[in-house]
Amino acid sequence: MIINDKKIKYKNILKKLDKYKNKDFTFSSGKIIGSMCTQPHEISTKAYIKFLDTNLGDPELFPGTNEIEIALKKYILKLLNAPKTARGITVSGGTEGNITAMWLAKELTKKNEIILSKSAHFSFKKIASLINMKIITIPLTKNYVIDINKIKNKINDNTAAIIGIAGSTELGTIDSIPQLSDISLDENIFLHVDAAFGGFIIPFLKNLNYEVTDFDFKLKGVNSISIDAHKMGYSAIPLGLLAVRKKNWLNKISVESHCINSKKQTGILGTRSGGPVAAAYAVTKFLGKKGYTKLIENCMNLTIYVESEINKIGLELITKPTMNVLGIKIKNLDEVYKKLSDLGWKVNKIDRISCLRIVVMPHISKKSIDEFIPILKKVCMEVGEI
Ligand code: 0PR
Repeated sequence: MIINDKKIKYKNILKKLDKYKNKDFTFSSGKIIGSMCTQPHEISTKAYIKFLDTNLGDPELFPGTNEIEIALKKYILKLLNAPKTARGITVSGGTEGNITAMWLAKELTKKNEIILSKSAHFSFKKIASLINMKIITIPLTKNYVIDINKIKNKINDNTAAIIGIAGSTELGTIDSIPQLSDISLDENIFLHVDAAFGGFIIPFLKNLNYEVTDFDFKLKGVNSISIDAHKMGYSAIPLGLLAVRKKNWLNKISVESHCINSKKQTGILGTRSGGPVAAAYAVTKFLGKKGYTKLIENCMNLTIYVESEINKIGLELITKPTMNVLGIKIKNLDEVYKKLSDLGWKVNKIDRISCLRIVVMPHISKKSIDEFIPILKKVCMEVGEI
């Protein structure tokens, strides 16, 4: 009897979970077209489940998982042209990567001002509050990248770091990281590159002969880079890497860890699952340079197609896409966004520059774009946008 009751309870809980899950939007519907995440690659999902019970906070217990983490870091550091002295810390994503980088910059310099552009990710606002730093905002040029000429007179004795963005959240633009690198070297200022979105794109765009600026450790003034596998790395959430130029900098963000077997723990988190790490290891191994290049090629071809379809219905982009991110100029933003959302189309709304953001992630097909464009046109006509 008791066994039966337990079985029923067990089944009911799973049924209830399904009910909740069914309320969620799915990547496979093709209607999530504004998100920077995607349906993870199948091999990444399998690996995730296999390592669900592992804890990288205690590598003594999970030496095999620890080896996977080391191999994954090595792969990503190589992708970023990191020197031998560089090291990586796996993080939960761009937010933690940025927080950890600024923690490091603060510890290294004992200063507290961060210079960044208007299009920097909002995680820097959290940083300012969390570790008591001050944000100094630089305007954008007409190409929506940081205005380099406005930086020098903002540098002072309190400057802890400058931020360069390689793939902005709003439009996928890339700041002139080579020029920021020169400033970093001239003024001896820590330069952190936020490549949470672009890190798994730019190296492969280069293989495809797209003209994109350098953004990585090849530039001597770049001190740290954050890059996310759970965005264009095609892996499961949550996984990013913060790469730093010098191994000994890690001491600044490490503490002694008496209750676990390793002497020190680096970074913000303690207990963390090996699942996302194994997931990212699996997908990076499986795709490799060839697979990622093909993936980016497909996303870019579709991005070019979306651009031409948008223009055909009389709408304009804010700026020509640098990567697979498109910002569509919309005056009646709230209305258009709401109508699309009510029809099940999940685009993102960028209020600051009054545009709808489309991100052509791997789960999006030409078929879903061909379904979306006539609906966008109809909605825009209804509100008098076109
Ligand atoms: N840096 C950049 C350049 C980013 O674009 C983001 C996230 C972050 C840092 C922070 O990364 P995590 O959120 O992984 O910590 N930008 C996306 C955005 O704001 C996050 C996102 C992803 C939002 C998928 C919605 C979504 O469905 O759009």
